[in-house]
Amino acid sequence: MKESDIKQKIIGFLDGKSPGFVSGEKMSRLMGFSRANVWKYINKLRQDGYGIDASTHLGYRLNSAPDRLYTHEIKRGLTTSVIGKRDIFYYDTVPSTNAVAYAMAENNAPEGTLVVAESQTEGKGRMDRKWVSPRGGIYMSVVLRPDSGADDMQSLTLASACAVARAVKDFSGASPEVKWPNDLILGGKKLCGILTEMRAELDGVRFLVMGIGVNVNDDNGQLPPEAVSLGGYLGKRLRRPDLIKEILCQIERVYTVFMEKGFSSLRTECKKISMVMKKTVKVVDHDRIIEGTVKDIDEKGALIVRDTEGNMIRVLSGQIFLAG
Ligand code: BT5
Repeated sequence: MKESDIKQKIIGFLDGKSPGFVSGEKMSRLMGFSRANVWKYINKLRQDGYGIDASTHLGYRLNSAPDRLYTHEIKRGLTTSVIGKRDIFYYDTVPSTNAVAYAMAENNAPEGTLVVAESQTEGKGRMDRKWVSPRGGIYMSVVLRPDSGADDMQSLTLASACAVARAVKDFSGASPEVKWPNDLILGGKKLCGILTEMRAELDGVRFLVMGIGVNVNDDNGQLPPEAVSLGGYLGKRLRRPDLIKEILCQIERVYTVFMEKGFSSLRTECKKISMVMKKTVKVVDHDRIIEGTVKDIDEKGALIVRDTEGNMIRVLSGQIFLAG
């Protein structure tokens, strides 16, 4: 058994009994381990930040769990069927979870593989921009293997941004809006960004890596001025593994609908949560600049903008600036 599976099992025993004690003898019997081995893993869990009481007569009791993105913290109580149900790779620090997940996908990592990190040294945004990734945030990348063409991936990214917005709302009560195509905005500042990278051939997408960065607890004030953290906005510390579980559930929900029925079944939901609908915007797409009003988000997730001369323009990529 892998170390993270053993830890997950022990936490499962203790959690189920909370606030009572579980005897070391019982755990060793159920796990087929010696009591010395159970003790070894209890100590490892303590080093990981778990508060575990020990009593000679009663056994062990779980007091507190750390706000860390450990594999067993994410798996505990996770209700998805595929995403996060396969391997979860946990890192303290990596250059970029997307780069790690991409390399794994190249090596046949199955759909649902998840890479998470407490911080990143070279977090990536779109078009070579940087994603500032201090401790306290969520940095994760999911490997997906959609059975569809590359031109559908734009709308999948948009649908995923809507999924994360819904997860944040269900988890915390705060209501971020989606700034087309991939940003979550809360109180006028950026809470989350999504970067999808894919490997596609002529006959379709081989794999897709969906990278999600969410600012949760910004204890050291290291985020850039255009950013907001969820904890900072709500004025409290939040437990990140619980938010990750919510996000994974929502991503799986939209991904399943997307694969079965296509983006058109998610379009109404996405339009509702979008902050650009009916707004006057400036779209900068490389050297093309379009000014006008957003009229719609179409069946493929593209933005339909009516420019100042009345032309309807379909926008597939670019950066949006809201007027006023
Ligand atoms: C994005 O790019 O918004 C996509 C960000 C994706 C990050 C995740 S984290 C896990 C995975 N691994 C990675 O390496 N990446 C993904 P873009 O739309 O290009 O926005 C980048 C811009 O957002 C920057 O130029 C800054 O202005 C701003 N920014 C940088 N760090 C930020 C942060 N932590 N919070 C809010 N805004 C930030």
